[in-house]
Amino acid sequence: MFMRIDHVGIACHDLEEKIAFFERTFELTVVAREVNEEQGVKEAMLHIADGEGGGSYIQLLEPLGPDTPVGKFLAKRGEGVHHVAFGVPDVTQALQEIGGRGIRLLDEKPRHGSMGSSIAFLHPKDVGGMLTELVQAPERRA
Ligand code: MC0
Repeated sequence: MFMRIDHVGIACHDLEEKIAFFERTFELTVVAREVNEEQGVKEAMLHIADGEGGGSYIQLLEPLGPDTPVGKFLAKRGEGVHHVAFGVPDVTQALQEIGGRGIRLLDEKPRHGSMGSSIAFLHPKDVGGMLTELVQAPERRA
């Protein structure tokens, strides 16, 4: 089902400051930036590697406000790993299969994600405390 780790999402207070840190420290490059109003984030993708199913990235996330998923996470836990995203060939099919195994789906159908991807989240309490995201890359990235 999982083809690769698509990205690790990291919650931060200051996106520009954190981008500069990752560029300086790990020599990573930002390949995309986006404001995703639906998810309540301003985000940047830093490229790590390319694989058969698509790329893998670090995703830096700054909340658009306190009453958003990342805003609440920062208030409760501070900066750090917010979620892990796995690449799947078909997110709709993966949701059906995983939901059928009793895992709570935070999204019943795919939403818009970074760089034209289709995404859906699984409840962290059903996945060992890890907020889990499914990512279907757009055709051009696959
Ligand atoms: C909350 N919990 C987490 C967590 N957020 N556990 C692990 N990782 C996280 N990120 C835990 C809380 O500590 C709590 O546990 C329990 O889950 C319920 O949390 P809550 O505080 O009561 O509820 P909310 O309202 O904060 O909701 C949490 C939930 C929400 C995960 C359901 O954040 C959500 O729907 N997230 C999915 C969407 C999302 O995160 N979007 C932002 C990234 P206790 O033990 O205290 O009960 S968007 C993105 O990443 C896009 C742009 C992309 O990748 O392309």
